Amino acid sequence: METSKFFPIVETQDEGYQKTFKNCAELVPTLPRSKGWWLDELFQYQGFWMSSFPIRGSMLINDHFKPRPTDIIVATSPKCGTTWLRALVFSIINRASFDFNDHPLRKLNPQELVLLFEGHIHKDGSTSFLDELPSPRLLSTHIPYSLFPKRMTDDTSACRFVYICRDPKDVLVSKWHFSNKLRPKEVPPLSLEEAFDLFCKGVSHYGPFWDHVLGYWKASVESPKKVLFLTYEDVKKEPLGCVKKVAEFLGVPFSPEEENKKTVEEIVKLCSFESLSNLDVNKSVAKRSERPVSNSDFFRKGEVGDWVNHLSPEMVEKMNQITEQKLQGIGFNFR
Ligand code: PAP
Repeated sequence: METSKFFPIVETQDEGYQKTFKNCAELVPTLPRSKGWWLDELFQYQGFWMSSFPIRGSMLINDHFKPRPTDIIVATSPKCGTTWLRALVFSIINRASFDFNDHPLRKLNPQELVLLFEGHIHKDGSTSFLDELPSPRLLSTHIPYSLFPKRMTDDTSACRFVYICRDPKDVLVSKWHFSNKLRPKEVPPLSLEEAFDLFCKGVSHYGPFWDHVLGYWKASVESPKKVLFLTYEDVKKEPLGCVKKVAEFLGVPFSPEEENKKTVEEIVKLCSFESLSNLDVNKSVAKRSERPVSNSDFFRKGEVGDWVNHLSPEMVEKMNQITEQKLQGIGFNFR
């Protein structure tokens, strides 16, 4: 049984799990640490700043997860559009099973429909929950590519990743708003200046942001059949084309009949910000004990370029410089 002060206690009879819990409980206190964005602490683990919970999730995935060739992992750095991408990929792969007027997305928030991998790997102290999910399993993650085990990232393993990233200036603004919703009322809000400083230093959940993007970008170039790399801006600009691209990548392209029936358009419409954010389930402000945010917190503006309303010219210049420098020569940039 785990006893670390960094984690909630998980009862498990599974000896393998107990070993991972123990290793993690011993490791975390030895890692470099920093204050987080709400009242959390971030630890630097294998080059990335993460809270203790996903570090444990990542270790459990490495030690215990049994990938299947049909697994699909929706991956993002936080606030890059995971809610949207989860909804899109879920709708694409399940399009034959549901009527758009009576669709699971109308009753469940995408974050409930497609579960966070690192958060659920340990459910009830074993992998049985994930082992019992029917194929194809669709999971979501914020874990950097390099932290996954070789048996998942190896070119010969067929499990696939769909990654979405976003202009870091918009990510920062989105994350800053979100963090202030998570901060307890008793503590003053996080200032934009503090948030900017932490973000630029790389001290943000699963950050440095740019290293997260680089890991998935490189993997998508080296293994284009394994990793599909999208940007929030491109999906906004060309949603139909992007949905078709995802379907082709996942080996389930739209048939001419589906094109005639306007299935792609239906998916884009159902998953749009306007549609999802106006559903009762996503307007809910109720918080559950295990998740200190409400469904409505995942929908704010859903726009490209909201940073112009928040960042000073100096902040923009500094952020652009970091981005230029970090992504120099790789063949991709946020422009
Ligand atoms: P997470 O990292 O906490 O899981 P994530 O969904 O990646 O959240 O990011 C939330 C952002 O996506 C919000 O951006 P904003 O703060 O700039 O507005 C949210 O509004 C936006 N978003 C959520 N759903 C959609 C959607 N269907 N289409 C476009 N943007 C969306």
